[in-house]
Amino acid sequence: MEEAFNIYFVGTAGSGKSTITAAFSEWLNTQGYDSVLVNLDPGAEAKPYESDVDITEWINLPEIMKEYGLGPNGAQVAAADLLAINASKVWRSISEFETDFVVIDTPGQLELFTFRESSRKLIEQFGPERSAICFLIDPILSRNANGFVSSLLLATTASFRLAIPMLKVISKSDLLSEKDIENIQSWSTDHYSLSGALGEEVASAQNLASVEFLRALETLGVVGEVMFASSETMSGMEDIYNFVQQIRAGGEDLVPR
Ligand SMILES: Nc1nc2c(ncn2[C@@H]2O[C@H](COP(=O)(O)OP(=O)(O)O)[C@@H](O)[C@H]2O)c(=O)[nH]1
Ligand SMILES: [Mg+2]
Repeated sequence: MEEAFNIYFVGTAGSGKSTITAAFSEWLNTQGYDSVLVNLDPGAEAKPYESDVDITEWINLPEIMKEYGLGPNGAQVAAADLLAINASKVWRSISEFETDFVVIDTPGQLELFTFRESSRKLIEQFGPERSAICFLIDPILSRNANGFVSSLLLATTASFRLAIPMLKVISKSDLLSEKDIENIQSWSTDHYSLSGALGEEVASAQNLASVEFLRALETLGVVGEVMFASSETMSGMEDIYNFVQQIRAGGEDLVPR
């Protein structure tokens, strides 16, 4: 059997990671694929899914708070660092399943996964050559050009840190009007449209910064298209799947025959 492919849902707190983890896995099931649901958020209280593998089996937040005398935030940081130490055990547990896809929910706060060394080690352990990140962008922030550039910047920073293929997805797209979607689509595919929209927004220090950020993003060649998804309407699930399949197909070429 072909080895399973890992999909990490990453994004700011409340961007919809846990919800889309459940929705995407459900979508895969309706398409006849098997998936394993993994929760990597040690702080998850109520999850919208039944996880097959759960980090809370190895990392217990209340225990960390007690043992190290930490408050909830400090304990989250300590827990994030424990991800690396537990990565091989978690991976062993995942490997017990014969599956097509490993759908992974990441810690609530973006920085706990993206800006700590341990997530890189975990990705390394899980097999970076058969992994991708689906980066969720807050839909409301993306409705204006300034916010959209900030989101792209954040996604790009995460992408360089985690160093595996990344798909940028505007989550909760059901909350956007058709006009919003049209704007964002045009900004993401046409540089002039985005810099034009920045120019139309009230001149501010943030605005000036956005223009510079946009220039940097372009120089790096990372302003690419974004997709839209909604766990509410299930729109966009197929696009995520197609992206993953593209990477999978590309990756296969690298395997010597
Ligand atoms: N309208 C709408 N709300 C959503 C969608 N996905 C998630 N939400 C809501 O957004 C909030 C945060 O979602 P959650 O999955 O917990 O975000 P996380 O912190 O990134 O894991 C919850 O109240 C969800 O019900 C969506 O596609 N559409
Ligand atoms: Mg969550």
